[in-house]
Amino acid sequence: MWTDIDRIIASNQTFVITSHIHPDGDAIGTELALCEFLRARGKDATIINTSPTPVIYRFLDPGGMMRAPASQEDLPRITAADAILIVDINDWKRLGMIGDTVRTSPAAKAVIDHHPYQDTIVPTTVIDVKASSTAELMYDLITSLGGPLTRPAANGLYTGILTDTGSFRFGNTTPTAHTITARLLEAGVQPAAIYDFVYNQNSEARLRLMGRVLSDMTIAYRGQVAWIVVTQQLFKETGALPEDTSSLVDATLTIAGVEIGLIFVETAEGTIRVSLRSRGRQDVNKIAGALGGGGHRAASGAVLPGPLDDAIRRVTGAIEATMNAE
Ligand SMILES: [Mn+2]
Repeated sequence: MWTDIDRIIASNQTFVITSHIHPDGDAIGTELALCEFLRARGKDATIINTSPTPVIYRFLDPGGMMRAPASQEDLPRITAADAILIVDINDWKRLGMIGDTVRTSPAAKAVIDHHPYQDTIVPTTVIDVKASSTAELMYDLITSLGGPLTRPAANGLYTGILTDTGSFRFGNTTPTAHTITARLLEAGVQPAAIYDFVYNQNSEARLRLMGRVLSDMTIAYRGQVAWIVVTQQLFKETGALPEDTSSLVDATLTIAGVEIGLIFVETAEGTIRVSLRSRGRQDVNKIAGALGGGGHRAASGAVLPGPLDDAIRRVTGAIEATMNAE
């Protein structure tokens, strides 16, 4: 599986590693593990990302080896690299600002990913949609090529598997994911410490916002649909920021009997951002699609014109129609 990538690594000296915009724990963790591995083998490796590294993942990179967010100064390095290794994405556009430079660089290129795909963007591609995470594939690459698997690399890979499996609860939590996780713990990963870095970083404002929106939650359709609403007024009163609303919707699906959970967020421009989540039976991608948005079966979103009450009526009306159609 790794023959072609092994050849690229063996026959080149300077490497650029990159991943998608708005990188998640899998993207960042996999990049750092790969960078550690290449450097341990005496290679010159640099991580360059279009987006900044989310605060909750900066613990993985205490030495600041990531160049993120990328600037114009980073582009010549991409053009001059011997090889570019792209992880957790198989799409030029989702590389953001550096995408065109990566695409046109004469460097050897490889993609390592686990997302469903139509076409490959480079000839050397390893995509395994059965892998829980790209971190899982990176573990296989590093160990298949004889290591070393350093402690910082193990931390990155563990973070990737932890976050992409939703803390080992999504359907992609396989025996392989757990087996690799066991090997990472043997390499020195401390699960409690990593969990704390990733998940226990709320601001006071976010908790206050959460309390307010949950106490005003609406439950409808015989307890099957629950929604919460964040107004501009609520942002002002709690001091919370738009990014503090991320994953708040998940709380609605923790209620027994709720099949669809929603969050409506009023933006500063007056539009309404709705995120939909399904426990699994309902396809919220269809509902979002009918509203001009999209996503996946279990998680989707759309942006609607205001005012808030109109947007709520439109979305809940679409949900009612779907549920009645069953
Ligand atoms: Mn991933």
